[in-house]
Amino acid sequence: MICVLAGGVGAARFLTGLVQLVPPNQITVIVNTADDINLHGLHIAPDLDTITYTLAKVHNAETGWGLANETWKAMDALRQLEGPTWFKLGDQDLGTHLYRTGRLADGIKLTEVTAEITSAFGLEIQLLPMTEERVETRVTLAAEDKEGAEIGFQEWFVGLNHNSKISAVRFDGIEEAQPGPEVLKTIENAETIVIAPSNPIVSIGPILAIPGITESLKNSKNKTVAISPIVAGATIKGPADQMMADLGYEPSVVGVADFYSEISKILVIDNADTHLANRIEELGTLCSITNTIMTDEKAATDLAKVVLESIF
Ligand code: FO1
Repeated sequence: MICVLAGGVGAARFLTGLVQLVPPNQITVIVNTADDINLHGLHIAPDLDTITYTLAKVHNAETGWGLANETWKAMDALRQLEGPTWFKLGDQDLGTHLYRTGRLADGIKLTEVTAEITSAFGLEIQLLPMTEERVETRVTLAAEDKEGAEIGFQEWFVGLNHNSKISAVRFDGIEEAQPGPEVLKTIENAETIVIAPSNPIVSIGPILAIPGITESLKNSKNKTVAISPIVAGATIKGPADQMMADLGYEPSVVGVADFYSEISKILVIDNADTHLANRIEELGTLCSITNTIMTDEKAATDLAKVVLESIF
């Protein structure tokens, strides 16, 4: 079984390649839930849904999140009522959040509800929420005018279009969080662990911050390979480069290697960063160099092939 640590869009894109090489029922994905947000009384789980929708090939390919061919009647009605519409929830997407929230209210665990949703979308891959407990990423704004204000990740990422500089990231509730019911077993039993090209700070970081998970990953370092989400000092999508710089990490493949140095034997980097390979290997991390820009499913499949070959 292959275990993948994943966030949202980048991880989903990588997984569309991995499932071309490995039967989906032999892949277990440990998914970040610190992006989750409670809005309108609904439990919204962006990373779980982005992976589900993308692998089911029903996702909105322009945005990377939400569903294709969406309608927005509920949002229009909410706007009429002058309710909050800053976080766009399509009518079909709302169906997922209504279902998840209802099942959680029935006392069903998020891990089981997630299995119900993935099978309803025809998927055999197993998605495991990193924890059953509520963990919320909160960022402290560094901007002069909002010095020190702490807000929720989505309020920053979507509400402020992640434009404000940040000075700190905190995972509220992390101390009380336990690894999800099958998470540690999955890490221990995996032949290979892949850290997907997700944001190291706010997508992979929360998974690593759950008590017990990093310990387990350290013991599994020799079967672990990470993929850098940063190419030539920048991300393809999302604020990982800016967040790493704001928080004092070098926003480069070297910074990513440093971030994962205790848990990953290998880092896969893009051809554009070949000149940095020796600095990475000086950190004790082996380097595998290939095209990591997943412009289509074939590119994602080729990347997945290099990733699997690098660890054997
Ligand atoms: N991202 C946005 O930039 N704007 C939105 O209005 C938005 C709504 C949204 C609704 C459901 C969902 O699952 C994801 C959504 N996202 C939106 C993406 C979300 O911010 C994700 O957390 C990011 O993709 C980072 O993982």
